Amino acid sequence: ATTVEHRVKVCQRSYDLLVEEAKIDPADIIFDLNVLTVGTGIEEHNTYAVSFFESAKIVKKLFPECRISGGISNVSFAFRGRDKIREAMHSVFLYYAIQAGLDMGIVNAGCLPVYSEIEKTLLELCTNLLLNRSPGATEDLLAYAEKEGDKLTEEKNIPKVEWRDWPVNERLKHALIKGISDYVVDDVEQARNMTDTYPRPLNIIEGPLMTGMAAVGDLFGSGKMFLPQVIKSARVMKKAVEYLVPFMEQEKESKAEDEINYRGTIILATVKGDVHDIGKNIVSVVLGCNNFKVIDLGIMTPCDKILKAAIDNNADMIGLSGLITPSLEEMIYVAKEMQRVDFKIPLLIGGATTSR
Ligand code: B12
Repeated sequence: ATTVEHRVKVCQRSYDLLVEEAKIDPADIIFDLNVLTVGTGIEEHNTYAVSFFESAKIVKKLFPECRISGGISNVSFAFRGRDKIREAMHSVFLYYAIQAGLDMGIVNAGCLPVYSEIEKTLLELCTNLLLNRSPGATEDLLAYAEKEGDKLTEEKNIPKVEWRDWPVNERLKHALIKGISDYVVDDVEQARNMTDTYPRPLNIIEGPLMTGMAAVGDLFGSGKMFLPQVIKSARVMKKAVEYLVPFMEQEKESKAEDEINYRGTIILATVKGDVHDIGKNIVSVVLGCNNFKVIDLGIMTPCDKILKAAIDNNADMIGLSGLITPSLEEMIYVAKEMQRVDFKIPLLIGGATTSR
């Protein structure tokens, strides 16, 4: 199927057969809408990306419970050998396809540039081609590939290092956005030695690292970064925090407090339905360094487990972390359950959604 009408017709027929006759749950259906190659030089191929986006919109509207997929790299097949162009095309394609309703795609997630970081001319040329905005779009992108050719292939092998000359906070932000973990320990160490700017290791987390993660969140929220890239960013963040933890622990030792005499016991958990744990782990370290006994229940923790742990450990407080909107509801639920079973200890909540 290459046209919008044909794709929608095939999906409708498949849906009727699968749901009406085979009694399959619509939520178990994934439609692959056929990503076809643009920029082949054949005029009727120019509309292939646009017609994919249009089809996705209609199929999503007709069958909202079903999922939409596609093999993304097909779209750039005409530019074989020009990896940088292909990768940029994939990112631009995803940017529009996700808005149209694409739920999943097959693509080399390790080679996806961040949409907003694609070089301006290349972004413009890819967008023109994919949205069929100009009759000369294929020739323009080809001309660009020819002109930039050597640079584009060279870049694959030689690591880009200009950013290594930037100020340390900018480098950390860049590493988080790009998911580059190679230099993060060196950069964090450099920041740690800048005691005027960052007197304590926690200041590095709450300063440049949080700024970087906030930028990742904004790019992700606006569809310019995709989940596999955010996972890479999270790894970089975790590596940075892991490096800083022993230094934060040293602060505790230097306070020479009696470690046995805890100031209190706290049950800490990321609530049910939520997997974010970077912030919770930081809170855990900070509390630990301030002589609290922390019982960390991890992620996706159901309410009954939290309350049971509080009773079993005679906890002095409960701390809940949550970053996605449904976590707020879950926190309210835990609070209500605490009231219902007559808990008298304080409940602390934290995480991105609670502070917005
Ligand atoms: C990294 C990240 C991920 C990683 C998480 C890896 C991990 N192991 O944690 C991965 C890729 C797995 C991920 C997945 C998803 N994510 Co996410 N993610 C982020 C991102 C970019 C950064 C979060 C982070 O680590 N920040 C840094 C830490 C240090 O900050 P923090 O958690 O806020 O913690 C600080 C304070 O809040 C506080 N704190 C935290 N907890 C607690 C607890 C207590 C008791 C206290 C006192 C204080 C406290 O202390 C910390 C230190 O200061 C945010 C964007 C953002 N701006 O937050 C999106 C974000 C939270 N994710 C988002 C989404 C939508 C998702 C997904 C649903 C995406 C998807 N389609 O699958 C899934 C969630 C699946 C699920 N069921 O949970 C949205 C949430 C939108 C919303 N309002 O619902 C955000 C806001 C991005 C966006 N703008 O769209 N994500």
